[in-house]
Amino acid sequence: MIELLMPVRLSDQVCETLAASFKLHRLWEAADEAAFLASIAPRIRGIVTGAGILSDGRALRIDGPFMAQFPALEIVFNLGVGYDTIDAAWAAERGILVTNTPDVLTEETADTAMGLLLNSVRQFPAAERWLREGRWEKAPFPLSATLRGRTLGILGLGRIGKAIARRAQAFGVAIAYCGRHKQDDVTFPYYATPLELAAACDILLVAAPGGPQTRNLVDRAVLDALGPQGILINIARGSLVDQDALVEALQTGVIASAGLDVFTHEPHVPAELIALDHVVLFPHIGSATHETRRAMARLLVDNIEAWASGKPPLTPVPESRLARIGPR
Ligand code: 8YV
Repeated sequence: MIELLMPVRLSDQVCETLAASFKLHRLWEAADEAAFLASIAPRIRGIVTGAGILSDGRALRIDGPFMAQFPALEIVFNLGVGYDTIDAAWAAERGILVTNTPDVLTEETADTAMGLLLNSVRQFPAAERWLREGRWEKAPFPLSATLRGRTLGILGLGRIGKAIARRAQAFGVAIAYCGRHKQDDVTFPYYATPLELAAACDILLVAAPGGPQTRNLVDRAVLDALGPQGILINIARGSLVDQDALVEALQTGVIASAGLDVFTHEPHVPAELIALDHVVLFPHIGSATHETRRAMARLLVDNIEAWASGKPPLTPVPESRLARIGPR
């Protein structure tokens, strides 16, 4: 039976499905994780993972040293489109594949982004709190900013960024974008740097992949360029934004507001952010519906079953498509 390691707990549905066909090792159940890993390491051929926290509170990283423990490792399966916790380039150099779950969560995540955007501009969560706290009896809720006439700058115009752009266009919002390259099939104005994009838009929305290449792309200078009426939305990864600089910018009025689904050290959200009533905070729920999580789990399992039956996995990440696969 093929032996798989699951370092962090994924849904019961995924665990049960896999346990029916594979020997599934659940790291979070081990009393002594190091001893447990040492005992199973030579037999592990696949790692099945997703965003998660190890039992000692550290964020899980499937990096070179972690993967190097498993001499027979062939593949790492990620539940989620973002695979910044996995060193896919290190894996590719060694012929180890990585898969993710793209597409099936695109529309859901774009819906969440629109929710954050409307909530941050119009301050709907604060308005609702106002009513529930009985304050409407004494005074109307203060007027908010408007989406009318605003420009949305999308940092990272990939699948999710484009799905957000389609929605924003239906709201009558002008779009601009920044990415590694200008895209020939896109007519929105292109800016080569986050700084230029921030200067040209009112709402800066982060939808680019996480990882070392995009760390702190949104820094103090970008927030300054966004300006006092500006709003930052982050639906991607906390690592793309300098969170300390963001907190200070929100506290001092450098920008007007923010809508955040992701944070630097999830699930920890700094008290300074929570204290800001005009900032909208979601607990990383971009893809978190029954239907979409089911579709993601299905694609994860389909990848595993394809590989186990000797077929190519369905959705390898770009690094893996370039990998030299073969006997090691
Ligand atoms: C999930 C995500 O929260 O797909 C991603 O990259 O961030 C989310 O859909 C997460 O990956 C679940 O493991």
